[in-house]
Amino acid sequence: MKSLILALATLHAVAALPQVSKCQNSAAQMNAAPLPPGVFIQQKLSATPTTPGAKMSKIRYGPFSMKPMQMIENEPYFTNQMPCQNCFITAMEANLEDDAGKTININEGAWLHHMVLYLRGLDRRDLICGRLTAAGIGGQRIFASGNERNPVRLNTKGDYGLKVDNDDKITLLYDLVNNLETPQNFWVTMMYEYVPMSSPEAASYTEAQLAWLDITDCGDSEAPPQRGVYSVTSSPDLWVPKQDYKLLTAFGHVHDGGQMVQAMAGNKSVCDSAQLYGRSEGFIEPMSGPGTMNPGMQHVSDVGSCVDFGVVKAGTPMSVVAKYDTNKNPLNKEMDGHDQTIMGISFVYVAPVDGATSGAEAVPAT
Ligand SMILES: [Cu+2]
Repeated sequence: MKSLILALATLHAVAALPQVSKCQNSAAQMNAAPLPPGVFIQQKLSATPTTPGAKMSKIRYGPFSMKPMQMIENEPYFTNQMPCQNCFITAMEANLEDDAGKTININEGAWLHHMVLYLRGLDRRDLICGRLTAAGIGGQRIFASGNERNPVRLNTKGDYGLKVDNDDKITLLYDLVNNLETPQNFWVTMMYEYVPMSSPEAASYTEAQLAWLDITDCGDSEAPPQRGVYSVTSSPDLWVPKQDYKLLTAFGHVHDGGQMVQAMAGNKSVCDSAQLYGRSEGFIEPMSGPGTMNPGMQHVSDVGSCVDFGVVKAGTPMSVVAKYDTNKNPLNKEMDGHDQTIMGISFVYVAPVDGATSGAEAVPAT
């Protein structure tokens, strides 16, 4: 019953969205500083699908009750709230909202520190890491977001999507911060665009998968903070694909201080993802007032994406390099004043060149 009520609430939320969402997008994009040359930023999703045969689903996961000055670290949330079953997810975007459905961000003391979506179901295994143990959660990682809330689209060129079967469910891993002196309810929201398997358009779709390239390999993504100018890398052969894969899209995730994430094929970068700071007001701390920890500090607000960027051949090792410069953008601070850990991840969405789905390639951890 609860899930039915939530499902109805979700439908209602989608129905009510168009005007607000479009205005917010265009306002944010109009106010933003110009992009550095060569950097492409994925378009925010609106409440209207842009893919033939597709539908939108907005889901609000929560509420997560935050105490004053509280950080909730890597909590799992097992949910039956699915955007669709028997479908291909073609685009996704995360956000953080309050009870009223208003977007909340760093300028109001609210951090979507990070979140990860796992598909759990029969034989769901991570493409690179098999049975995941780092966060104690099994399944197939399909999406993640830091506070930058970068949208991902898999079908910019060609018909690709993440396949959701009838019995798949979602696990959300969430990591949230309330920097206010008052309690707040947070909602982690997801906007999904999907093509139902029953639609004629789905016939031409191929299953995409997420190759999660992480400086901690199959670890918990968190590495010790360092100051200065440096690079952090994964193992050079973190993933050695067993077949040829088309590279559909990719983008990087860092913590403050990170400037660039490179997805490597052999010793060559195939996707440079620039990390941009403070391009709209939500990502800049005010000089004073509730929730301000670092007055005036600019945080990561946008990340460069690569789209349709080639093929990785079977046997070519893939890895990741994260480049930091904390002189340019200082490390973020924990509530206790310590330097925050760093991350370096390239989320690379791939699909087998021959169209056959491959499942997990890794030997599952025992
Ligand atoms: Cu992170």
